[in-house]
Amino acid sequence: MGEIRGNTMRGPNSRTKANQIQRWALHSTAVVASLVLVVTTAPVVAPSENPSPIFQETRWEDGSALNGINPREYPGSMVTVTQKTTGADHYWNAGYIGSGVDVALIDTGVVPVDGLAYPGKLVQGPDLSFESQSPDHTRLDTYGHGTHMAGIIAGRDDAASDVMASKDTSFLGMAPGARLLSLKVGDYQGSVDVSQVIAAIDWVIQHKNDNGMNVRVLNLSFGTDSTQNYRLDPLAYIVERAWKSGIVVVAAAGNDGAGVLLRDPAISPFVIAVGASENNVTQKTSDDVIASFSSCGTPERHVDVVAPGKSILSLRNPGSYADTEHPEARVNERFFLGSGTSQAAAVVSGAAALIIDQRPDITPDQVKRLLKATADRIRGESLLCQGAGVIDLKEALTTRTPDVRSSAQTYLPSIGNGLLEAARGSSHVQHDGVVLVGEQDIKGSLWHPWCTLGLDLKANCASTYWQGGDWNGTTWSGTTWSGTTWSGTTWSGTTWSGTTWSTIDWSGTTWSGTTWSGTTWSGTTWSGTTWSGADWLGSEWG
Ligand SMILES: [Ca+2]
Ligand SMILES: [Ca+2]
Repeated sequence: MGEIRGNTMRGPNSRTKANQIQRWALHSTAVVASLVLVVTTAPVVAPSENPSPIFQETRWEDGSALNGINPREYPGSMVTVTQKTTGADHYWNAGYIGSGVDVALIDTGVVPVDGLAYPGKLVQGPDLSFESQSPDHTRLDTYGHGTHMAGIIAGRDDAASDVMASKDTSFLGMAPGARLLSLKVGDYQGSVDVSQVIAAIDWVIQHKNDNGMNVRVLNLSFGTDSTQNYRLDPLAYIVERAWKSGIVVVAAAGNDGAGVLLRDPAISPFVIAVGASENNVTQKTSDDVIASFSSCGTPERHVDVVAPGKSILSLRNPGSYADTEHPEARVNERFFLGSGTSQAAAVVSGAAALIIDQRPDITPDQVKRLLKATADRIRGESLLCQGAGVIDLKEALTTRTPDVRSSAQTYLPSIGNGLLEAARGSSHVQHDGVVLVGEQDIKGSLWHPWCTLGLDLKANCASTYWQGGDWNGTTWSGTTWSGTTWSGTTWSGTTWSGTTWSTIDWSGTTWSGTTWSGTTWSGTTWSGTTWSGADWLGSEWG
């Protein structure tokens, strides 16, 4: 344990408090604006907090070693999350580990580190990120966020052929039997335009049953600060369409704290908006709270449920941007601490996979109602911030499926005919000094609203913008599967700035927006970062 504290506070990477704060702020400004991300491990090193993520009191109980650590000592280890906080182990013990369920992960890609290399664990969908044109980086997570999510949702060590027998000695996510379908949209800094996320969701809907897949859950640990009404917003429209196609969409509420709107697409009332709880570094539950960074929303649209999201110990992606920038978040060679509603959403995505394994015919509306009906309220916390409370799989396991009628969500549908630019909120990508704004996607193609209103005021909506590997009129991807990997393609189009994409030289991405804590850092921009900063290729991750 001393080693961890040393790395965090006194090691060679330690800085003065002032420098630490500024460093986090800079990094957060760079990326949080669009991805609700893992590197909000800032609370772990915030000066006012206990720097150690170890439980304060006596050990929960003697635990087995996991790569040299005792996971039962960590308030945010997956052992704690699955066996203590959420009760996922009750599902495992009953034989439901998420088998036969595919969880789509639209994020920064995944690298098959130990814990995600289990046979059949990972299907690689298309890479729609700016890095798709870089062969060494295609589909792989250069940032560290997607891999962290993947571990929480469905991690499984090779040795864990019997989940219950190895639950203390192996790394296991919430649904160790589920398979992941990874779609990479974010680059090494998490940079992504909302048009890429919309394209990815549209792809998942179209391909959810390809190759024997059974995509029933979609994890979106992503959100812009759009203020556009969900009925108009094109991102809210497409998540609602995914939901109505039979996919449980789980969206991070946001890391903006109380008093602000949920992030987009959590603003859609149809999806499950997830906030973050924390156990206050104690094992008793009576002092558990909502994490201070967790977005709450408004009386009209607030958090649905919460799940653990503070100092979550998931899989490290050695050499990724987050790993390189935040060595203090590492815990031995395999693990990495991350906080945010991103992590909380991943917990709930895994929970949904367990429920669907148990009840293959359950609908998304019924999954949402079951999770809310069985959740445990945290005393003293706002209903906006916690919704129905912390998910409780022990109770869900033995609770009858809510009937279709009482589960039906009757919100007004989205018509998606608002502005793409408004969906971006304050998050904009930039290339060669040109900022991507307005009604165009990353390829410079004019954005067409999903629906138009006829003279009779009925919405006339496009079914998809994919035609093979083309999306919204230009080529984004390949057209076929090769084994369990979707084929790639070389883009030949032009950017919004009119220059050619021949080789991606994506540097100096500038974000505007707020940090994870909601503090505004106006005038602070991220610049000068280059590919060489993302030196993950030089590291060994096997
Ligand atoms: Ca506690
Ligand atoms: Ca309960």
